[in-house]
Amino acid sequence: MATIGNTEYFKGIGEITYEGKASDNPLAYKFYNPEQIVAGKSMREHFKFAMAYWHTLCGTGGDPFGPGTKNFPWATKNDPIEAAREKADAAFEFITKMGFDYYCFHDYDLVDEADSLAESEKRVLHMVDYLKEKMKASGVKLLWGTANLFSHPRYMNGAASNPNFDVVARAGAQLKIALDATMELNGENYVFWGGREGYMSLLNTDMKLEQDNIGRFMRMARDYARSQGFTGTFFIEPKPMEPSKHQYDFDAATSINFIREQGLEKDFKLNIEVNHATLAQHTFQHELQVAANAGMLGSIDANRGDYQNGWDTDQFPNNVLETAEAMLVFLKSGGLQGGGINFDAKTRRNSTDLEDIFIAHIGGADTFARGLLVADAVINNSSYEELLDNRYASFNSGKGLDFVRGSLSLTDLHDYAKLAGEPEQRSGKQELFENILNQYL
Ligand code: XLS
Ligand code: NI
Ligand code: NI
Repeated sequence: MATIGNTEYFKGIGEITYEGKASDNPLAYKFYNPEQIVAGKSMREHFKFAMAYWHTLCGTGGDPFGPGTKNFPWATKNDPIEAAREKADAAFEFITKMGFDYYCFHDYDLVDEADSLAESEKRVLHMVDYLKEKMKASGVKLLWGTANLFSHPRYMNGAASNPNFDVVARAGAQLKIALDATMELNGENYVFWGGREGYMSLLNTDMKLEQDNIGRFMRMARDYARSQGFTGTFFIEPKPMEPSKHQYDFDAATSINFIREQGLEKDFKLNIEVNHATLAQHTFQHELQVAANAGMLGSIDANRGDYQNGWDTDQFPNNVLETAEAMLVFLKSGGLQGGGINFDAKTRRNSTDLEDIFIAHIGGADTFARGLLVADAVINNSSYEELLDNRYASFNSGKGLDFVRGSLSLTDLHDYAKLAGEPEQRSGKQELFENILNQYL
């Protein structure tokens, strides 16, 4: 029987509570008030905040120019299971102190991959037992699990899209273990981020076969999980590039087309990541809207990029205006379907104090809370909705309504326009919309 560790890793840091905007305490929420009701739901229910195991417990800050900088007091033991248990203890201490309800993981965030598949499976299963106890003791739940099908050198040419069937099969084996772990831990969803599912050069790539193989791989995952009683949702997480030159799940629109083309639309939705949206030259708001329009707004990976460079910097969210724009879409489309808000974000390489991890997550949660409050106020107290309705009022009656109902032909348009004459010029009022949003910040 696994035991629950007693070491306190984040010494001197207690439970993070809401103290309001006037508080100067860096270790308190200024806007995220979990039980506060906004638009009929508590903030806790709206967001379902989750900790990302990989950034928070595993990433020590290494970059292409130098090694990690963070001296984490966990995962210090030589024995991989012992180290993994320390990591899990630290994870649950952190999640609990933050007052979050969820976490997310890749299989090999939990414990290091071993030399053989059989030994790796054993390790993951061991950690599943250990995590089960930690979840029971704390009430923390698993938002989603996933398999790391991109780090190991065997996946350098892709996993499900690999030109070598043996690698595809190996990825399938790993997928099955990750799915089993997710289901065993009552994971509410399962994520596919296509790490190296793309190409570096089209010259050596059979794009059609690779994409169809990914589709087959995902249908297998779905069929297996459903046969085991999994009722959660599968998410595809779009990203346009990095590490591949071109990733097949480029953006929300591309991924939705793929989902439909591959017959996955009953089981799959999207996990939209802020920094991936901006890498694809879209706004976060845009990606949420595209997903929502297709009924596929499943979950969010919260972070932000950098305006001055083109990498997936995974910084913590802090832009209230952009988050408020996103929360307008979020509220108007009825929130997330099955998912939550996972902080797929990391503190900077030179943020080396353990408390920085708390400060960063507090800032992220507060940014979303503020964005939600702003969006709710804009919807309920300003003229925003009325302005938007008025812009499209011509479709509410007369021929416009007939058009929307599909009862007009092209000849009808011709006849109507001939009589109506040159349409009157109507302003788009963009600056007014922008000012209204700013007024409520
Ligand atoms: C990387 C992705 C990754 C997924 C999970 O860019 O965001 O962290 O969320 O595999
Ligand atoms: Ni992500
Ligand atoms: Ni990312």
